[in-house]
Amino acid sequence: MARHRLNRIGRWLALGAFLAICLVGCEFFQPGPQADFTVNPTIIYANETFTLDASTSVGSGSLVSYRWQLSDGQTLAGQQVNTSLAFPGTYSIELVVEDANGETDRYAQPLVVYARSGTVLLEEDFSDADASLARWVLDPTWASANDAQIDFIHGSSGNALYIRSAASRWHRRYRAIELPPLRVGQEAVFSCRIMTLRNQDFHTFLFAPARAEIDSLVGALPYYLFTNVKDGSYIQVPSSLGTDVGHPIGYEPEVYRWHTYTFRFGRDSYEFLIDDDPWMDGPLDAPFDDSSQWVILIGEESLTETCNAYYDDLRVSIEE
Ligand SMILES: [Ca+2]
Repeated sequence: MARHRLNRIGRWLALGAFLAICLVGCEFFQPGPQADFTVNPTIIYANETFTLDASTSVGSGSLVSYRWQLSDGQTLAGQQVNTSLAFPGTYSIELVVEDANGETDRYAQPLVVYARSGTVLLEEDFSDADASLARWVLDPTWASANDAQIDFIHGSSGNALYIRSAASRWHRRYRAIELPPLRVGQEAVFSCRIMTLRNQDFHTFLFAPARAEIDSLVGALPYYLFTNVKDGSYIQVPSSLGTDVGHPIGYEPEVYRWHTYTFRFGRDSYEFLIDDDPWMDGPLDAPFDDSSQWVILIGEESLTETCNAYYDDLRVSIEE
């Protein structure tokens, strides 16, 4: 009787050991599914179809479902799906796979969507007259709304923004813009035509193409400042005041002159041009390779008398 019971205990122990080995073995030989995917093509542009391909996912049983979640809100199903994203930016894509045993796995990776070179992000010619003033928000820190208006200029310019700030104050206006991420080789190009006189004391005008905040240089990209104190024309980078780049505005009484100021920002350097002539270049303080909200800031200041400047044809584009 005692021997019979010992045999039974022995059998239970053997069965337990077998089950334990089997469980470990089952785990080893039958791993759950592993989600994985590739994106084609490698470089994705806004509004262009790309393919998400989950055929690199693995699982012991045959995978029975593939579910995709894109951070713009799209949900898709299938091992291979085609889709597109309307706006440039950085997104995340998550894949959840499920096998025949009901086991699931998820895998996510970021996806950067670029704008095609040639994309125009902003074009301002003030052609709709006073309505355009609403697009260029007054910086209330500095001046009153009455210091600017839209003026018609005979010739090719037509309507332009005319700023005449009273003595000892700025009149600045700004507009928010969202820039796409820059692919290697791409540049964000900002240009603005400005017309003014030199025969005014302490006259200063500003073209600040990309600031993170209006009143701070933190996170700002280089900008252009002209002052007729010593005929100075300066590229300012946020970490330094810059030096005179040597582009005085020629003096003739009552003669206004248009010049086009252009910044080309790459991912880590900039180039500045006047009337399409390369004028200065240098490194950026911080890499410029992600999409962000920026502010374009323009304006004019006089310390001692009423001064004026005209702004027209502001343009922002993505180019090679
Ligand atoms: Ca115009």
